[in-house]
Amino acid sequence: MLSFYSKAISPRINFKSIAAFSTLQEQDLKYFRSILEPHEIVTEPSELEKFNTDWMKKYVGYSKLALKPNTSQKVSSILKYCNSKNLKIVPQGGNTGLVGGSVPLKDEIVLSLTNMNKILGFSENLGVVSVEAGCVLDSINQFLLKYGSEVPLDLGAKGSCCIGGNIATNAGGIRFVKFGPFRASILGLEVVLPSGEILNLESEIRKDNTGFDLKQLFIGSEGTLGVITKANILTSKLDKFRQVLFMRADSFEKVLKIHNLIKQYAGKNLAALEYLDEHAYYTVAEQLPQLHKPFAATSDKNKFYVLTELAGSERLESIVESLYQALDENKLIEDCVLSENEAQLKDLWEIRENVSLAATQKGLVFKYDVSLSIEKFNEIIEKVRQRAGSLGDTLGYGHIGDGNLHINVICFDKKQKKQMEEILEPYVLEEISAIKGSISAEHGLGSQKAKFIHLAKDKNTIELMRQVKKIFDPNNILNPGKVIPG
Ligand code: FAD
Ligand code: 2HG
Ligand code: ZN
Repeated sequence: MLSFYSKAISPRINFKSIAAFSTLQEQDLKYFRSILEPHEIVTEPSELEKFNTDWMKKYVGYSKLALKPNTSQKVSSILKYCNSKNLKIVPQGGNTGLVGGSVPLKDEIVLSLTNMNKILGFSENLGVVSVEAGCVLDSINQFLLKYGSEVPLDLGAKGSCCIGGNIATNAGGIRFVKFGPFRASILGLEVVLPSGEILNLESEIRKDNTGFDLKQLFIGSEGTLGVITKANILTSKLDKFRQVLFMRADSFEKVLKIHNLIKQYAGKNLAALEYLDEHAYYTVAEQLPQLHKPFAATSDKNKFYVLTELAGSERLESIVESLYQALDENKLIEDCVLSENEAQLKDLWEIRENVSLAATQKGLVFKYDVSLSIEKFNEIIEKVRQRAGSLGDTLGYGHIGDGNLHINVICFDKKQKKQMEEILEPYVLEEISAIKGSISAEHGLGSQKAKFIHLAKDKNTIELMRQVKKIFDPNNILNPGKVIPG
């Protein structure tokens, strides 16, 4: 650990870094003051807290400095300087990441992109929106409303996550089932490398088979290879008609049948397909009583909920009716609520989107964001639930339409954090790896799962990843300890 931080730096700084894991000097601050405005430099401990603490309040660093540049040129100067001084950096967007990737492990400098928040333009002919990395996802969609377009990505954190963070994590979300991976919609990027070089990968065209597609390396690299400063994103047209069905079933087997029927009846109109178990639904009902709920939460923990959204440019009533009839005839649902207007649609979505918040309100949450064959969803949830025993509650929910399960284990007593962690890790990840699932479907590896990368990739692949990292970031200044273990 120490050698990792003290590598190739001057003896004076080296000494300091061993003493306090800190390499920041007054002369460094002097340099940053020479290239940035005072409001772009944060050193006040109370203000630094939010940059040091992740959304779950589970990962906490102790950075003494956050920088908030508003141009790519400033980002470039910062990186070039840090590279020359071997100062470590954590790129940060909305800080809504759930794997400890967006906050310092120690005292790394936080490089916040939130001041790079300009929408640069929209080409109606191409359907491409050009944005700076610090634009909040929701604000881009607000801008696109007048063009009847949207970014083909939606997630519960849309009000605070930044597009740079979305790209750096290759975020999945609730529209994956409709649009596929976000990386497919990223046409161009501007990336600043640790050397300070501004790499122009800013294409706006869709079809381009001219050698290696380097931008793909940065998408999903979680801030370990370069800092994304701009993006060109292929937008999608907003659907004229949308309808949500929220239903309750009395077994997981029925959820699987409901899933299949929805896919069969909705066809190309399928816009989202999510599920929750009673533990998840109950937690939302209990923790967020202000939300409008279609059904009262029950004490019967064998209930399950499915939320689906159908969307399209034609009216959806006849599809919805046929789907409902099929569900009813097959006796698959106990209850079903259909949205009749936008407000109801939003209310139904809020239940699903707030599971994460409700869980976090209740205790310390251990999160496992996994991909596996959907018929195994409840089996793995039950195993984890049994393993956690009386130390906590296990919630199962997620994007069932694309095979992505979220396992949230709420640890009631924070003092039992270590005990719970030992019970769950690496157990859960090993179980998933053994059945050839993915230990991170959409949130990334961050610092939580870097040490388990061997459960996702073989030795040769990890070695190649290390070599790629070395090409872009030979001094390991960018997000050290994340994704690839140190
Ligand atoms: P941050 O959290 O700030 O950073 C995430 C990672 O990206 C870090 O490793 C960071 O170093 C790196 N990074 C950030 N900006 C840049 C940049 N400009 N250049 C290079 N690296 C950068 N995720 C999903 O995939 N699907 C979901 O459905 C989903 N739902 C969520 C719901 C809630 C309520 C919350 C709190 C989170 C959810 N997330 C989900 C996780 C999170 O919102 C996503 O990972 C999101 O993409 C992170 O964006 P951000 O701007 O907050 O990034
Ligand atoms: C979701 O789908 C997010 O709600 C968050 O990906 C999942 O908190 C989680 O585990
Ligand atoms: Zn998710």
